[in-house]
Amino acid sequence: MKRFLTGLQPTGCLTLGNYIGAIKQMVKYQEEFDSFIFIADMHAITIPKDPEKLRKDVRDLVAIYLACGIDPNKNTIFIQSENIYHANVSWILECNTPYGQLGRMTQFKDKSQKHENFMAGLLTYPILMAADILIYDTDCVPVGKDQKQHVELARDIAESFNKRFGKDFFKVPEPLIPEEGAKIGDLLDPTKKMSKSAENPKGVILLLDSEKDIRKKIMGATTDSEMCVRYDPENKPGISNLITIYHELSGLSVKEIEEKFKDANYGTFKTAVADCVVATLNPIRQRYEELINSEELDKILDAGRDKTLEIAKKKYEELKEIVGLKR
Ligand code: ATP
Ligand code: LTN
Repeated sequence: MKRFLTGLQPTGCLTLGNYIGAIKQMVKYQEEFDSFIFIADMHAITIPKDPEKLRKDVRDLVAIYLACGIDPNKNTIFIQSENIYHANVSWILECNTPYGQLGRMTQFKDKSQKHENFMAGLLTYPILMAADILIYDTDCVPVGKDQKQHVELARDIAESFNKRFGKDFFKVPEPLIPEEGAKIGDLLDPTKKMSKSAENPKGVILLLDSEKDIRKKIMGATTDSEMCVRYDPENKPGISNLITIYHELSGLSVKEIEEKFKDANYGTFKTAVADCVVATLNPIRQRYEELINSEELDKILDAGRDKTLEIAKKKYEELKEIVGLKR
């Protein structure tokens, strides 16, 4: 079975867009891969974070993923900072990566401009990411547009290390390009993607929103004056966005949805969309509530930590030997 690994940044509550566009795919991958999922809390501190908020965001994200159907029996789930070998391997890789390659990373160029007096970790960020990937002999890393360059750097680091030391020590990871998932638009401005950093929260459904808020947001979604439930993203972006949401969550095809609501007004259609979103998110919220302060969550994280410590220790000891750090 091929090994899949991905890191998630603890950035607070996720949106319905994240669920439809990303988490649903991960739930599918867990059937096909030996899957490693970790919370990249060490990457999160490359930009200053409030410690209490960081602690909460990390736990929250684990609980949300589990509540969404990431199965701890099919995935190894752990927190990056609980495995000391990531930073240790990263240091050795830092000493084997040309400085010039780091300054060319697009994310570094963007973020170093946005943050005055940025820290050195922002520059070395992709090397820690390469360590995350290479420690586990990862076959595939799912890549979004923004992280593709970092996975390519991890490949370069693996290849040049193997060449320098004359061994196939690091497996060269392949980027896994996810199938083009549905893009969910903002409810108020459906031409923009639904995003947790949107200016107006009324256009964004968060996975932990209350039923009342979900209904209010969907009933307030932007539509048009045609009064016809028809999929036409160019001329009817609001209704088309609601059709996409309904399609993704109910499994009905777009055609079946148009047929089902051909005589309905927008109020009736929106109520049906809201029912469908509530039916999906209510159990997720309930499961999250059960997990967030539970021992079960800690047990899952302890098991992930112990398993990955064992794998990573072995790889690190071999790595030290190769570079001459062992007596
Ligand atoms: P930010 O507001 O910080 O940009 P975001 O909510 O837009 O965050 P990302 O962290 O950029 O989300 O993306 C995480 C994953 O969720 C990616 O795989 C991305 O494709 C997916 N995703 C995010 N928003 C949507 C959306 N509106 N529709 C479909 N998929 C989405
Ligand atoms: N940089 C990634 C998170 C991340 C990651 C990884 C993803 C850290 N290490 C290793 C894949 C593999 C992000 O910001 N999404």
